[in-house]
Formats: sequence, structure tokens, C-alpha cells
Amino acid sequence: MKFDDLDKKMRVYETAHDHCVMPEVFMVARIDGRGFTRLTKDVHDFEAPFDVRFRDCMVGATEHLMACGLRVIYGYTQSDEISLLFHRDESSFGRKVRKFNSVLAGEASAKFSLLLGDLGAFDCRIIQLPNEDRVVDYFRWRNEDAHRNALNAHCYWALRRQGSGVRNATEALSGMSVPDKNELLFTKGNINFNDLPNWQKRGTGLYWGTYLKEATNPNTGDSVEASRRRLKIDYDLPMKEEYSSFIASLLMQAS
Ligand SMILES: Nc1nc2c(ncn2[C@@H]2O[C@H](COP(=O)(O)OP(=O)(O)O)[C@@H](O)[C@H]2O)c(=O)[nH]1
Ligand SMILES: [Mg+2]
Repeated sequence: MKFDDLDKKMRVYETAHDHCVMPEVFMVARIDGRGFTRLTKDVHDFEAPFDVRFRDCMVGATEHLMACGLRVIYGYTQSDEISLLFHRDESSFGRKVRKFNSVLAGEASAKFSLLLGDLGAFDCRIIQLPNEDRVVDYFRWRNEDAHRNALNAHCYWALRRQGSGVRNATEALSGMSVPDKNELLFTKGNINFNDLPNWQKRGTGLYWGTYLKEATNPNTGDSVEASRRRLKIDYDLPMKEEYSSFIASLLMQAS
């Protein structure tokens, strides 16, 4: 068989199931560390439940994803996950889902591994959202997930440090109300949940800001102010309604 014929015949098997995201549908990518329970507790001795060194690797990987040639409006990271919101008109890879999944998982894994100095791998899934309200809901969901996990994780490690085993600590917390967890954290761990840093309770947000830079007009030699884009890393994200408004405003700015 001639190569051209073989190429045509086999290409069908490669592309028959290519799925593309429809125009005007928002894309969010969620990238999650693979087996990071083991990586953070057994392979590396990261501080539990939160370690700034681990957070900085995650933030560094998010920064990298936001600057690797795709139109990312907002990056968000908490625990071992990263969410990226793409501009509604993002058209890279013909909006092929499996290209986004593989490229983003690859880029995140590569950058994170370099920052950690050891192998760390990520998976990726694309979430398709029909309108701005669902985009806001998505980020509210991850933000509140971070909040719940932070309380739970601090309680869990407070119990473990007091001598409870894995099973006892997990069972003690199962079904416990939020006020009771706050109380437990205070009495057993001597930690006031309100005083913990916001990045632990709310995650970290990355978004673009502009600033003015002194520059020279190459034609006239006059000094002018040029507008430049810079990535802001926000360790003090708002919560609840304020966070929804913040995400909505990012969407507005991008439209
Ligand atoms: N020690 C430590 N562990 C962390 C930190 N951030 C996230 N993790 C852990 O990362 C894991 C993430 O959960 P999940 O994705 O469900 O687990 P996986 O399937 O093993 O990757 C949990 O075990 C978290 O405790 C951190 O700052 N310090
Ligand atoms: Mg994980």
C-alpha cells in the first residue's frame, strides 16, 4: 500500500473520536496531582496539613500554565489541584478536548517536577460550562471545598498530634458539625480557625493586572508611559458572595 493511502486509512482511527468544545462554551481545566497523598506524606516530608514549600510548587506550576501560550483569564490552586479558566474565545488546538488535557497535564507535571526536584504527575479534565453563572459557581465550589478541607485537615492533624491513629481521627470527625470542629481545633490543637492564613482556607488566585512602565518612543525619543501586563498572585482571596463578584468581574474584564 502506498504511504499516502496508509496515512489516510490510519488517520481515521486516530481522530474518529476527537471531541471539540462548542464555540462560546466556557472551558475550565482542573489539573490534579496523581497520588499526592503518598508524595506529600511518604516520599517527601511536607508539613501537614499545609506546607508553604508545597504551595509554592503548586503556585509555580499554575504560573507556568498561565504563561504557556493559552488564553487563561484566571488560575486557582488549592491543595494538589489547579483550575484554569480560559477566555471564552480560546481557539487553540481547534478546541480539541484531548489536546488540552494532554498538553496541560504534561506542562503541569514538567514544571512541578522541576520545582520539586522530583517526579510529580498530574491528570487533567476539561469542564464545559454553558454561561458566566456556572463559571462563578464552579469557582465558588472549589473555594468552599478548600475552606471545608482546611478545617477538616487541621482537626485531623490536631487529633493525630495528640496521639490518635488514622482510623480514630477519621472516625471522630465523621459527621461532626462545623462549630464542633472549630471547638475541637481550639481545645485539642490550640488553633483558632479564624487566625489561620487565608491561602490555607481559601486557596490562591492568579490573574492578570496592568501597570504603567516608563518607556521611550523609538520614533521620537520622547519618554512615554507604556501599559504592561503582570501576573498577580493573590494569597488573600475573598470568600462567598464577594468571591462570586470577584470572578464575575474577571469575566467582565475579559469580555
Ligand atoms: N503534607 C501536605 N499534604 C498536602 C498539602 N497539600 C495537599 N496535600 C495532600 O495532597 C492530597 C491531595 O488529595 P487527593 O488529590 O484526593 O489525593 P491523591 O489521589 O493521593 O492525589 C491530600 O492527601 C492532601 O493532604 C500540604 O501542603 N502538605
Ligand atoms: Mg490528587
